[in-house]
Amino acid sequence: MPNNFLRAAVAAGLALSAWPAAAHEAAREATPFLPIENEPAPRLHVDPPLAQPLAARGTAIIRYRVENFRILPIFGASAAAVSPRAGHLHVTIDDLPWHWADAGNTDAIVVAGLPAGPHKILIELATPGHRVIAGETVDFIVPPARADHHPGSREDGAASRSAPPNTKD
Ligand SMILES: [Cu+2]
Repeated sequence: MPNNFLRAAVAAGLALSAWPAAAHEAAREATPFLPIENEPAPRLHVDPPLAQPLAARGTAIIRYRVENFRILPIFGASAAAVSPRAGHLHVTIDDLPWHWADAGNTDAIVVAGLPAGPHKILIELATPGHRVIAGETVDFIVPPARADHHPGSREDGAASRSAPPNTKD
């Protein structure tokens, strides 16, 4: 345990020493309890989907983290003036013409039931006024269904799926 701690501390020290001094100072001073003047640009880091759920059932669990950006369900012009900066995510799958918004701050996007083959998911940081200010695309391939996977089983999802309720009112 002490060795692991030492290794982590050394790695963190090395990483921090590569930062420009001003960025290091700004990060050290940042707190959600105080507004930030000249807040550094927001940054988004997106990991590839976790391999096991992707291969086992076509579920993409994509972890992400943000810097200089808080994910909150706040919207509109007054929310845009909040400091430190806050907003939400836009998520787009396979270049479809629509996206969904996520303000849950769960550190992961989960998309289930993807068919085998190539896919891409675009995750964007959006202001409370829905202006995109950063984004990253993750490309991945869902492997073909395994031979021991039985179509129609509960895990397959097809058998338990039902028609959505009529919402035309
Ligand atoms: Cu939006």
